[in-house]
Amino acid sequence: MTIVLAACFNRPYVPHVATMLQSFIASSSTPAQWYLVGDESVDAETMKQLLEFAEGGGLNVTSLRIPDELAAGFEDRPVYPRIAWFRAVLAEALPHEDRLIYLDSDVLALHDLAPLWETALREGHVFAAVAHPSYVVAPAECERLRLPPGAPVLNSGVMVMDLAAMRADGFADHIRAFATSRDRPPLRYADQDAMNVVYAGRWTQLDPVWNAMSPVVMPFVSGASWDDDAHHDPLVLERAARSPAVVHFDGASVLRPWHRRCFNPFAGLYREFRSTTPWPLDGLQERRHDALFARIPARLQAQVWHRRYLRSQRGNQ
Ligand SMILES: [Mn+2]
Repeated sequence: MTIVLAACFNRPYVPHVATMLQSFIASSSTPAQWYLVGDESVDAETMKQLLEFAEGGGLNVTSLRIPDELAAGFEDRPVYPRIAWFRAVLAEALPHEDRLIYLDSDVLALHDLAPLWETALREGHVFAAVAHPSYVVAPAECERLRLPPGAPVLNSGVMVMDLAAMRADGFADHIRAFATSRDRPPLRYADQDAMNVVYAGRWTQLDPVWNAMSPVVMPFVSGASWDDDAHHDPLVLERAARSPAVVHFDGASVLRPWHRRCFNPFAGLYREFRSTTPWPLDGLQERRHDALFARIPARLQAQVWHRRYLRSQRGNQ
């Protein structure tokens, strides 16, 4: 068995891709084929450096460019650059592959991914993903996406894709038609919004252990506990949080492990893996005195951060 994986990234995310690959090398025992999909901001020299680094770790890696005609029509914005949409066209860009694990670059793989690869999709479904815990999805979000209240909302950071079924279904065309349609809701999460709307009720839910997002690992950041989630058993969330197979550093900048104040318990692991890549951290982001926060227990930090965040949100209105 060889599992097939892809990551899509621009130049600023190259160090994170390298870190993610390093975690994969350390955790994986199944033969794998990787497709590294950089956009035009990733110059040939940087891509070569990334490929050599991955090959040095024993990985089979191929660099892949998304043809312009496949990327056409998808909007390019600072928050969600066009690369966010690349995963929507992977089935077309890889016509010789039939199944794929897509991983965001802001994740670490901490278990072997063979069981994820073998996930059976439900009848008629073309991909699988993890649902956000209900306590992070504001009712206004479902309203914005015109989904029924309380509907599961997928996170597109980790996906199992049945590429053959996606091609047969015209996945890329459906997503592109949505993205370019005039009467679609305003997009906040680019590709993820599109998949949530177009494939509502037609995607297979994965165990959150495969995409332990910040609110899974730290429900207190959302002012919630695992018991508050309507989509997963609290024990399933707790297991995902304590021993994630894939940990995902999603969310606000303070939840990113390159930020000085990040209190995710896996931030140290990210920094360790990162230090062994050709792009080690040359310092953490944000003010030096923020290092003091790192000494405060995570829950308290989250409370302080949450209060500041709410205040800044109010300031923005
Ligand atoms: Mn992500």
